[in-house]
Amino acid sequence: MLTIYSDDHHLHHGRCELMDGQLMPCFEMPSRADHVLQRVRDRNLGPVQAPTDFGLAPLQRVHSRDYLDFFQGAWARWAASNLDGDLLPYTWPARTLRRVLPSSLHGQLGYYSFDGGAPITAGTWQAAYSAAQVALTAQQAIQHGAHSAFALCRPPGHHAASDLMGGYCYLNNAAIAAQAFLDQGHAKVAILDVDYHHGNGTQSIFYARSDVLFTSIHGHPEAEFPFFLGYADELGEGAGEGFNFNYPLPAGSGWERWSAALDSACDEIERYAADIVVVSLGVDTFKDDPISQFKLDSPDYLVMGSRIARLGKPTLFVMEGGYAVAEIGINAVNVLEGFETEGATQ
Ligand code: OKP
Ligand code: ZN
Repeated sequence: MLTIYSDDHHLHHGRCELMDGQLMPCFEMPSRADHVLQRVRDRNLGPVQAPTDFGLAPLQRVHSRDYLDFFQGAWARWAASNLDGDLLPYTWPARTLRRVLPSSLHGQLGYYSFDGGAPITAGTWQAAYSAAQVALTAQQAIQHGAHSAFALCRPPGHHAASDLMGGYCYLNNAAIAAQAFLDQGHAKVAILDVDYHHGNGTQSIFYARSDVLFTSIHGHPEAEFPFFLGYADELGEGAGEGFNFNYPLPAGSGWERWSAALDSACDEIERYAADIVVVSLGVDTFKDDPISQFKLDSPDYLVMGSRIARLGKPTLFVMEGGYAVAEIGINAVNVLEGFETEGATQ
């Protein structure tokens, strides 16, 4: 399987996040992608190529212009203040407040985010921009006939909405790739989000549309981030009604319960008769993940990959979460190897 990867992800290294009442070093760190890349090489998964630059246009198909302009320019405005910390929001337009765009940098930061988990650093725009190009380059490989490809994206993307950053995410790499498939002639794209956290950004982007089926297996939002989306009764709206399927699971869920949800999601993808499958590949479902509560073990990821392969569709894997850094490579590449092994026997 072809892997697309850019070293630019090192340009994004947030300092800290709020956790249990303390500022902790960011769990979403550069070594995550380094470990995945190392495992891709160790296992001889296939060639590793740098991304092509497709410019801003494919990003604008998913994100609003004003959001992209704000994100691209935010660090320069912050640097002008001569403070050296990361740029982090602290006030949001929650209930009772007005959703008007202030002129202040921090006011705008609250307007364009939904939590305090997406720090902007000097290189964040460049890293996130490159991650989107990584996804688009892998998408292009499939567009040109490859059966599968792996976009080794960092930072991740599935929490980012059209005009909101949050949950370590800035640009929605999977949504940008899915939209590119549609723009290049495909009629139906299915997204399978297997990250431990609900892909609220991806869901919101396609919620009112029938050309993208969104399915997600995740920690129940009653108990887990992002809390305010991801329930099973969110089925889509308008033209998108019946094209959104959430499988929220309780803390402690292991492979048995998780794989039953995967079977259900795969049934929906088959019923939809998707042309293409985009997998939001988070491996924070792992039993030793430091911020998650599922109990999948490393061999389970091989089976996950083979189940996805049985859909028989061209499949784009887009890296999302996974914070057990020592095992992230094994678990992510296990999904890809399970996919390839099953595909070879078909
Ligand atoms: C991103 B992805 C407080 C906990 C907030 C945010 C989790 C973001 C996960 N620091 N956790 O879906 O893996
Ligand atoms: Zn996650």
